[in-house]
Amino acid sequence: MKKVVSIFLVISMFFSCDDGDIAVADIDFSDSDIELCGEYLFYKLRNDDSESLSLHITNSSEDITRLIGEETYTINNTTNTLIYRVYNGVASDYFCNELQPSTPIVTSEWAVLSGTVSITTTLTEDDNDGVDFDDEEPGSMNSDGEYPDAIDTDGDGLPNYKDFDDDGDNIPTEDEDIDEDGDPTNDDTDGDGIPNYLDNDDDDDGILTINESIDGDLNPANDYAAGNNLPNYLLNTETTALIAAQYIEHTYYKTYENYILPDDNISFTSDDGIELRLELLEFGTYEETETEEITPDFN
Ligand SMILES: [Ca+2]
Ligand SMILES: [Ca+2]
Ligand SMILES: [Ca+2]
Ligand SMILES: [Ca+2]
Repeated sequence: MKKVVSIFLVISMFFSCDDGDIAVADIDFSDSDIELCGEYLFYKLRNDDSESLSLHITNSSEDITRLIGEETYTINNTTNTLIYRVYNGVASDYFCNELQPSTPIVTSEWAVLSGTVSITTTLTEDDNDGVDFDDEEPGSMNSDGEYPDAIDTDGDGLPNYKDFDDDGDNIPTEDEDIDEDGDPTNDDTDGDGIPNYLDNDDDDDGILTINESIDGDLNPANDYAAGNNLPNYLLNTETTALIAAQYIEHTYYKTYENYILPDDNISFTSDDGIELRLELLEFGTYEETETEEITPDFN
């Protein structure tokens, strides 16, 4: 039985046809993370980092990791390359260096001579404020990946799903989780049915929370009257006010996902003309998150 299996493997790995030698290999990089160097060398490593699959796109003047939608790039093995390499050692430091390291040595190299690669980029924005994205009422996404009907409770220009202070009272939503159970939606100090994170007068004393920062530092959470163990904005017996006309700085997160997919017919060729077909070749998804700081205009 063993003999039969090994013969089958030999036949499937190498066979000849009129166009030359073709090797078919199931080289699976799907469990490897994509790394990115500069503009724009994507690469993956596998097999104890002794093999790499790298995509280098140099003919774009734009930030290709930020172009929302699908873009197609021509692989020509000059300006844009897609290369599979095998090394004689660990290649984790092979990329991202100004000077090529002397080791490891590339023992085999297979390049795509022609073909295309598509990169489909999506952007997700979120405030990580403890309220689930869907519970922030984003509405439906349109074809541009935007949410035109998203709810903006405080009208500050930031829809709730990326507004870390949804009611604009200068208490961040995650800090309106009074019982600290990780869920700001079930805290309602004045019992009016509006949770604190959407209630701009948390204690219902007629003084807006934002105006209960009486020391003028735009933080109502550190203003305590003598003898109290709760800040004024949570006690309807404390009604001292200082009119605030400024929001605190907001932070939200922008996550870009780049799904990279070579075309179906792509094949790799070695220096000596042997063609290699990688079965089920899917480059994968590269993801980056950046933060954005913005202080909304006060209205
Ligand atoms: Ca929010
Ligand atoms: Ca708030
Ligand atoms: Ca309330
Ligand atoms: Ca109040």
